[in-house]
Amino acid sequence: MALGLVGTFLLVSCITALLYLIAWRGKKKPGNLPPGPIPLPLLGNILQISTKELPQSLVKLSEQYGPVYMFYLGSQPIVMLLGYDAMKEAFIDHGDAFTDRGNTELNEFLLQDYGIIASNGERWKVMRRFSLMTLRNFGMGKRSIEERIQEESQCLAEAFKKYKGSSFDPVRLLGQAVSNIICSVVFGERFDYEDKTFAILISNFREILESANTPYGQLLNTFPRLMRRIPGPHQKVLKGFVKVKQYVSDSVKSHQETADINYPRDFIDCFLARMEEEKDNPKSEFHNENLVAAVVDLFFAGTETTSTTLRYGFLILLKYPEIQGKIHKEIDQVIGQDRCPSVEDRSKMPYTDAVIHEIQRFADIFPVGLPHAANRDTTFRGYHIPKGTFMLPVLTSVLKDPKCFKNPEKFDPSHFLDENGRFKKNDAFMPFSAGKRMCAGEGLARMELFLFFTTILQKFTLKPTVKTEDIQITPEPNTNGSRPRRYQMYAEPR
Ligand code: LZ1
Repeated sequence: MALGLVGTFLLVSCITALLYLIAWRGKKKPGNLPPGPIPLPLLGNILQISTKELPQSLVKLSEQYGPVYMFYLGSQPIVMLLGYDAMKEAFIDHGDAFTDRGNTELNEFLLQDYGIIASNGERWKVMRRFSLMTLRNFGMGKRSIEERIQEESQCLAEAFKKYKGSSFDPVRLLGQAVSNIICSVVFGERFDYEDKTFAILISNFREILESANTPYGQLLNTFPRLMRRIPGPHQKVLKGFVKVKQYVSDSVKSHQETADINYPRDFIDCFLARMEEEKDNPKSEFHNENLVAAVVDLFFAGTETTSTTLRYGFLILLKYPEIQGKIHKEIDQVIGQDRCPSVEDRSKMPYTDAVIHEIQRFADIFPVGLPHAANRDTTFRGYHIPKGTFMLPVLTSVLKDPKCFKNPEKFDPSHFLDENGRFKKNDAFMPFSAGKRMCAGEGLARMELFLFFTTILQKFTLKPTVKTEDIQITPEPNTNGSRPRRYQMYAEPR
């Protein structure tokens, strides 16, 4: 044969590629979609972005295509939303149209669409309402969430004290303290910082998150059916999930044996009570699958995020001792040394409140929020958005929107203070995203940040081990999340 084996192979490849291209173009729906980079068949636009600094490359693409553009992750079309105006218009003004999470293939074999984070439609509404009610300060029986956080803050302070004159990296203790809040809220008990079960539980979560953040993890997200069968570090994501779900199922069983419907101890007890109430309703969303998924969701959402924010905040306070000094002064005036801080103090502490807001804005630890999906065909900014299209909030571009913050790249508490030193709200403060689907743990997270920061600063002066000029508060490079660099500090009793 004149063509030979290689020639035949090449010809077949070319024809296949051509057919793919034709099929791809044929699949494109008519209508006025947002502009965006031209996608390749199968790969979409993934070659046009960096898998190591995804958020920054999404911001960069918007310089060319504007604040609302179309991006193909594999064959999945996603509308990117950048800057305050686009976010507000999509998630607040058109809020009802984009509350779905949509069904990513990955969800199909993790938690399906059960629970809070991944659910859609009526199930999401029921799960969200229940979570918001239960996570209110007095949503879970007699012990308020505030008391649980106050207790944990004291344990954290005790643990800091044990370092006496030596420096330490606070990463482990902060992770444990914050995990303990979720443990207390969900399981009704905290763990000792030396507890072995606790260490295993936390390391399972860390493994899932760390492997999810590798380029392999990103590929797993994009091509789940394929990547599931291929070995690599992303396999830890799947294994970790199985272990965590098992732990939660075991705890639910022991709750069932000991629960008293009239005295719910925690989130699981509250959920079991609703299951009992609705046991004759075959359509009830209060069943075991939703319970286990909701608990896993709370752990995922409530651990890494808050502890990273605290860790980032401490680093910033090490760099700016004068800011730390002003917080000390406000604590001494409003709280003193004779009682522990409470959430009620926050409204009397505008400076501290502003610093915490600025820490969340600057740290920007969730630079790209979770995707939403169009619940129905919608017109947005004159574009046609077909039902099911994903909408991705690029939160970093809102927190650093130069139209909303005078010094977006600088740490500056005056972003949240007026001329008279009063707290000043800013609508572009969207670290929890915005609209009907914004973070359900916002209240819990803000209570934790305030109580942990003020309790530690009431008792300690935090000091760096290096000169303040040498402290870098820009995030670790080459990560998709924004994470502070590792550091050591001294906690000097005041
Ligand atoms: C989340 C977080 C992490 C992962 C998924 C949802 N909500 C933090 N808050």
